[in-house]
Amino acid sequence: MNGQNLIDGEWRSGIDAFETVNPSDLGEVVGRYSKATESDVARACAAARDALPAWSACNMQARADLLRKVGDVLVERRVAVGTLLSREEGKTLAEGVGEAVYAARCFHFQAGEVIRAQGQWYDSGRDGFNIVVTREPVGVIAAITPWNFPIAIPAWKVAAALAHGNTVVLKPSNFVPGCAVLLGEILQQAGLPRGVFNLVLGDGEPTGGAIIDAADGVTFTGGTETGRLVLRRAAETMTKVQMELGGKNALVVLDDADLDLAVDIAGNGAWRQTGQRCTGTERLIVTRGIHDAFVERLMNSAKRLQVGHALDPDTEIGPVANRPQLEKNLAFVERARAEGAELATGGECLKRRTKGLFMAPTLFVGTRSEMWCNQTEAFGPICSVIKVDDLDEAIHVANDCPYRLSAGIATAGLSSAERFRRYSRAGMVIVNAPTAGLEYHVPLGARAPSGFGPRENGLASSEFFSETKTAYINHGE
Ligand code: TXE
Repeated sequence: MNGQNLIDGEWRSGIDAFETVNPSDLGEVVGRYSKATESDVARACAAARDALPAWSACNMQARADLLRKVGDVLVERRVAVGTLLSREEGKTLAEGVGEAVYAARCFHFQAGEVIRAQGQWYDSGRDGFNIVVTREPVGVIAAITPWNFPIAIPAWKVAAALAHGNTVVLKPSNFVPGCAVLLGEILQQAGLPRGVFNLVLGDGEPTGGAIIDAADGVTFTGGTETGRLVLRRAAETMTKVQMELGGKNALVVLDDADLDLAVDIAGNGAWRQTGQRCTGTERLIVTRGIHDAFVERLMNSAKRLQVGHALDPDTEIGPVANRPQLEKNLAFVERARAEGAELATGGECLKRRTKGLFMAPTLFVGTRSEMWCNQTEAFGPICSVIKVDDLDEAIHVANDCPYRLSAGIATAGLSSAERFRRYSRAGMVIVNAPTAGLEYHVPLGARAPSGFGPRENGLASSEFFSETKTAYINHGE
């Protein structure tokens, strides 16, 4: 497909043409794109600003109907979207189609949010007054997205922004612009007025920075280091910020866990979607009594996983999404080994029928919490086991890491699960299920440095995507 930049309702070519290649088959070009010029970026931001008064005043039923239609089209086109996603990012087709449906549900949910928007009415301490609290749009939203969920993350940001009456300039990752371009086409087809949604392709600098400067709010998902740069940039203009950043998520496995379930959810969290989920499991904190049986079973299940071309029907784990990430993964493995982590399985590239970025599911054992490999995000199909004595030590180790995104526990004990839920410092806690696999109707996010600002999704999305207005009304009665 030939993607472009969507500026004020028109698709425009830019400068610096670039291609994306299929990580399952590096010889296959998936898309040819060009980056928005500096003046295109400025025009996109100006178009979003110009479109704001009419869109924020748009009839609520019309706005809800439009968002619902976008969701409907995403469902209808889920196989096309999912296939493009699999070719450009490397998720298996089932994962790609599933992500397209998830994106549709975000639009459907936010269509409902338009109708459910509420205000508050207060009595006043002053006779003849009442006080009304309403929410109104933030303004122009800069949405900056990473490569690991090429349709879901743009969808949940754009759907929430539009639902609350904002206009948008989206800058996706250069590794996966295809789904963002498709989303732009679908929004246009659904009848979104020109300028309400704009898409600019380009690098973090200058393009990402430029849209932050021009926006009233920036919603960002990506690496923690990039998040720091975004925050500094936004501080210059006091732009409202919401960020979802890195993770080093732990799954605690207690002696009383169902062993089959624990192995299943550990493997799912660590290796599915090639370990490229911000909520994926990178640390397995396992109590002594179950440790050996758990490790053996998990290692065997890793060896059985089918790694291969994302579109092959038998494939369970697709390729690493891009070459820089694969190189980062391999360097991670080397450094972990050098500091004494014992490689139980994986760690290497795999040869398949096509020349792709295939990496074996990787498991380290015999590690300690303070090791570099347990303190640093890998973002690949790599996880390590830390042996502990009991629940208290497990909770301590789970919290003994700078990241705070998600954390899970496998246990048959209700009180252990409750204790973990209460004392975990993660933004999301999961009991007897993988640390990844989040739903669209509840808050998503974490405290710093895994997140910053209000949560995304669910009812919580109104905190970032709208502003509060408090009105004191002296009606004299
Ligand atoms: O993220 P980046 P990338 C982590 C993961 C991965 C690493 C790099 O560790 O290896 O980040 O992945 C834009 N101002 N996560 O390259 O670099 C950039 O163009 C404004 C974890 O995808 O953070 C892209 O659109 N924007 C994460 C977006 O920011 C800037 C998910 C993300 O880029 C910018 C993905 C700047 N100065 C990656 N620099 C998670 N945990 O969810 C870059 N960008």
